[in-house]
Amino acid sequence: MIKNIDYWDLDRFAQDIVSGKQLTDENLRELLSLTEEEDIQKLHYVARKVRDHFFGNKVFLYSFVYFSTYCKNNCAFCYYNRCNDIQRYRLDMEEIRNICRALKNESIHMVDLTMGEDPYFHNDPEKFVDIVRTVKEEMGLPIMISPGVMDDRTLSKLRENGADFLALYQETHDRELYQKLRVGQSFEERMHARQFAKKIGYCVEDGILTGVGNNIDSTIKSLRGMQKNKPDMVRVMTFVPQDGTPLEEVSQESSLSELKIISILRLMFPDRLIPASLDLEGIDGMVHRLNAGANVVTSIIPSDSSLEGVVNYDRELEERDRDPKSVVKRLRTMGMEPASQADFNRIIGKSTGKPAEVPVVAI
Ligand code: SAM
Ligand code: MD0
Ligand code: SF4
Repeated sequence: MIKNIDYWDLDRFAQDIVSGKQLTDENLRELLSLTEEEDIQKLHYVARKVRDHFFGNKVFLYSFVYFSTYCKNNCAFCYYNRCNDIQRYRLDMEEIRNICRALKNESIHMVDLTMGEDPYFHNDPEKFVDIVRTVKEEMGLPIMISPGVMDDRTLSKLRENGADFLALYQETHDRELYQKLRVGQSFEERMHARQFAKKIGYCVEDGILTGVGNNIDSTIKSLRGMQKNKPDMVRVMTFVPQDGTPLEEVSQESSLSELKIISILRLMFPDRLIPASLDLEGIDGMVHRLNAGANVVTSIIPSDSSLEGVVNYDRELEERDRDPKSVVKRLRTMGMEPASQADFNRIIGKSTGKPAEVPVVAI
């Protein structure tokens, strides 16, 4: 499929994908098994062709607001799991308003409000509804929520008060592996929350981890598992071992597998949103992920902010370079541009069947 074919045929392959060609499990196995640099570059080439067909050189930018790092869960891979003895924080409304004001007029299309499953909010969800309503008033931008699993009534309330996008990653659709990663958490409950959100008009993002003991069969199971629910956005992240967690001794894989899977996701979800997260390898890593077929930049945090990421590749660094201006500057060196807010609103509107109530501001 990719091996031993020339770029002429690669263009035709890209056109087939654009015209609706579906990859078989055998195709996925072949692509996941690629090891030769030349073949992997061909895969990235086809993925870029498909991405450019739907999005041209336009990129979407999300700011990341991790407003509470408290969590009641015990995910084996996560720095913020409840058993890890770390400094945690929970922003109050004034701090959140100040962040909104600092982000105003920055080149971002959506705000990602993320928390651990903090009992302070999970036991009294109205407090989170207040935050969503406030950020919507302050920013007037689409809002992504990443709150962990919340019940149907709360998801409906959040939707009514301005939430447009739910980010809730299954990490794997291989149930056995899931139990090892999201220890003690229900596989079904997590699936249901995304399905319910989609039903009531949210856009949804699903995501998988790689480098967590997922072999090719397990990865294919996860790719098919994601496909079943027709998400609006799909992601893959390389697992980065975190101090003080059960998986801290696991050796970290390179981003090769992640970059291959980003390209494969582009071929499986040609017109969907696929992120290059700054949280893994910063702006240099962003370039590789965009060249693999991504079209969104996430985990953007103002340089003077003390807000945390999730993986925090830059935890020890003096200088942070994941602010909107640095991102846009680097995009332009790649011949890419931030998209217009109208472009993004159309994508949100198309999925939710209701135009996002957001004024169109030139970026
Ligand atoms: N607490 C919410 C949840 O679990 O859905 C939202 C925040 S959570 C920290 C966001 C995601 O970050 C996880 O779903 C996982 O995919 C990713 N993540 C967390 N720790 C990671 C690690 N060590 N390496 C790579 N990705 C990680
Ligand atoms: C990211 N650090 O985009 C963020 C986080 C959660 N919705 C997003 C994982 O990589
Ligand atoms: Fe908590 Fe989310 Fe981390 Fe799991 S991934 S420990 S739910 S913050």
